[in-house]
Amino acid sequence: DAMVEAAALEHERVVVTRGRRSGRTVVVAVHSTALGPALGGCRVRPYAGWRAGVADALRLSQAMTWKAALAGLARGGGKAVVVLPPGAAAPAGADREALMLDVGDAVADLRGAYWTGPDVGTGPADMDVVGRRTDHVFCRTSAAGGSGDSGPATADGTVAAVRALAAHLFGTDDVAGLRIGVLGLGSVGGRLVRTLAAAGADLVVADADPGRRVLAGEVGARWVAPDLLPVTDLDLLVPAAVGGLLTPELAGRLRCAGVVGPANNQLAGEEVATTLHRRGVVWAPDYVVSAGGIVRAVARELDAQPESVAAERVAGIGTTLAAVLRDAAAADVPPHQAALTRARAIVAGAGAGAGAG
Ligand code: PPY
Repeated sequence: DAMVEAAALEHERVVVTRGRRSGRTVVVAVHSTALGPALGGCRVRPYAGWRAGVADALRLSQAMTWKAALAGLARGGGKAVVVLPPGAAAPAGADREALMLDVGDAVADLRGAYWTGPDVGTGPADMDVVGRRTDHVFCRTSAAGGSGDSGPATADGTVAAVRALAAHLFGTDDVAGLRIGVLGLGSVGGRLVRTLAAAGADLVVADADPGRRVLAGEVGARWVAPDLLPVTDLDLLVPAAVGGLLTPELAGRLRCAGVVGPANNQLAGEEVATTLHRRGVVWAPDYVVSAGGIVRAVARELDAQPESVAAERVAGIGTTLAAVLRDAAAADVPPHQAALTRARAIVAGAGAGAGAG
């Protein structure tokens, strides 16, 4: 489609290979190395076909460039995608090992232009396997010398962003009594609802997996069906599941003041940012909100900083979002536009320091 065509023109390099062990299509998209080596996780999931996998890698890697730039990292954006057939279960055992070794080879072939990490469908144990083929990998297990699971830092960065949006919209970053809807209770969403519940938020939650209802009970959250949550009366909606939630159709039906979540690629189309802006719904760009994982991984693994320093940098996501929201309000443009303007200026070398807000 036209969006993919336009995005593809921006990428420095796109590699599509067939893993020699697994036979699976492995896509690595390097969007930009203007600020430094491209950084971005490796996603393993079913797609309609390899073209859909390429399209996802193109969009996700572009978002990683903006994510790294706005987070103040001297890193570019990339992404790896392993294309599984429609309906395929997550590979396990020797099949999974073969797959991750193939990913390791694809990363090694790029000779440092791209560094991988965890994403949807992969975790620290997979990164250990990738690490047998290349050193260009973040978030290995601590046993293997890595910084481990990136989920908690992503959740903490999201909390900082939720507070910044609350301050922007309601004049206080205190979330007590705010009605917040969280869609997706995985490793990031799960930690998020625990933190927000402890801070006194009035939570409504949903997940496609009915087994996660237990967590809703534990934190005293109201449980609703996933398709109902976005159209529930809320102060803030927090998308914490897979992307593409914000379709043009849904954008017209949201009943919240703001959207601020860690799910990557929430906009089903760029025009949705404008629709939401016209309706007075403030969309906090996902590539600002979800940077906690990479911010911590870079702080720990490249800069050798202690957890306390990494946590301070993750909390800085709130400051960055506040600056983007101020820019957007001042110019009466969607925050997406303000954030992209900032990010492009940083990448072009014209915005030194802007990432810190
Ligand atoms: C992302 O932030 O979306 C990622 O790509 C995940 C990630 C986390 C930590 C290091 C590298 C990639």
